[in-house]
Amino acid sequence: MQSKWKIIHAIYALQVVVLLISGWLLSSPAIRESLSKFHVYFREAHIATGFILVISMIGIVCRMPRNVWKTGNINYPLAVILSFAMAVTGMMLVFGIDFGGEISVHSLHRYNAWTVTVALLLHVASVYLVGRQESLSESQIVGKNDMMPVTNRRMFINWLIALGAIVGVGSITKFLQGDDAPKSEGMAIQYKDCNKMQPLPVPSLGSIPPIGGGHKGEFEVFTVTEIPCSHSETWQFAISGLVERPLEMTWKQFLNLPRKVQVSNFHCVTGWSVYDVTYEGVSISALLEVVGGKPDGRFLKFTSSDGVYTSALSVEQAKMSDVMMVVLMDGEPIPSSLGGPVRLIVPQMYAYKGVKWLTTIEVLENPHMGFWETRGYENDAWVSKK
Ligand SMILES: Nc1nc2c(c(=O)[nH]1)N[C@H]1C(S)=C(S)[C@@H](COP(=O)(O)O)O[C@H]1N2
Ligand SMILES: [Mo]
Repeated sequence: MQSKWKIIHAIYALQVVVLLISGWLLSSPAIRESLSKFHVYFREAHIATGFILVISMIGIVCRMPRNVWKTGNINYPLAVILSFAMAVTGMMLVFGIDFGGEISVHSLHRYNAWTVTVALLLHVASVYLVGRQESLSESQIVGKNDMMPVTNRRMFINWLIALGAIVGVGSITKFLQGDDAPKSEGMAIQYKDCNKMQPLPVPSLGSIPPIGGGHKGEFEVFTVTEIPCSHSETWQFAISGLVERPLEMTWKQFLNLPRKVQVSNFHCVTGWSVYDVTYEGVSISALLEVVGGKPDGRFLKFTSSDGVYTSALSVEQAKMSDVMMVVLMDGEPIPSSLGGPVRLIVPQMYAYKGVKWLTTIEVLENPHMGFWETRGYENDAWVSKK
């Protein structure tokens, strides 16, 4: 390699490694919990490096010798193609653009990252194993004199191997993640459920069949703790603090609260969304009517039965008509992995406001900063207005 390319190569490699590591830190469930304090910094570092990579990529493509596509050396084109795919899906995540549900940009981005990881490992291995030949073929690209295009046949085989590797890696990761469950067979198969709630909530009109036609896109099961399994005998719901009539409710009593059905979208701040979810639950404004809020109670604190996760809204925000404590999703009890038996949804805000395994609401005079809010995410989590 010429020394100029050596430097460019080293800088590029460093950026890719930083992206893979920060991306892994962002997406690994174990680390999501233990290093949650740094989550927002990992995210910022990841996005910043991503933008720098886009700039370097443009630079490299502009300086790349024309014949690079004809030499049969797939390293450069493959690096460009994979980086391009990562950059496009990454930008879509940052700017909240997606394909409207059928394909999740988030899973494409991750699929891509696995492909990059494997391609990178293969590249490193091949350089170590056939180091000399490798540098020879690099000189074919970079050197001005011997631009020796390889035969079409050789090039075809190279590309076939590259494509095979990409498809193979994708299938293996899909298999390892085990998200091949058929969508049509219902939530119980698609998402794990360890709750034992009796009786089950009876869906109202509109929930079955779901008026939204069933959710589009897939939920990433996000949790900073173990998933708690709830039992109707021990499950309890409480609303306390600055209210006229504090309440403690059993599961049966909770099921007696009037419910309504709505269709809404779900947006995680990390960029993935789920659309047209038909939710049935109890609106917070209805609950506040029952307990009677005191005038100096201006904020609500929501606590999960996991004992760790909290979030908060102002009373004004919580009274928005689409803020609800959900018991049914698309006509089925919301599974424990998605926050059942009762989870909060705040459709107009990012989903970190949507406390899963919700069991306690406190009405407070002063704002409360929740789990992610104390770790750098905005307390006012509006998806669009700002
Ligand atoms: N108890 C609890 N609630 C939680 C979280 C959590 O870690 N614990 N994560 C939040 C975040 S960041 C998101 S995106 C959504 C994810 O919901 P899902 O797992 O149903 O997709 O739940 C929110 N509510
Ligand atoms: Mo999230």
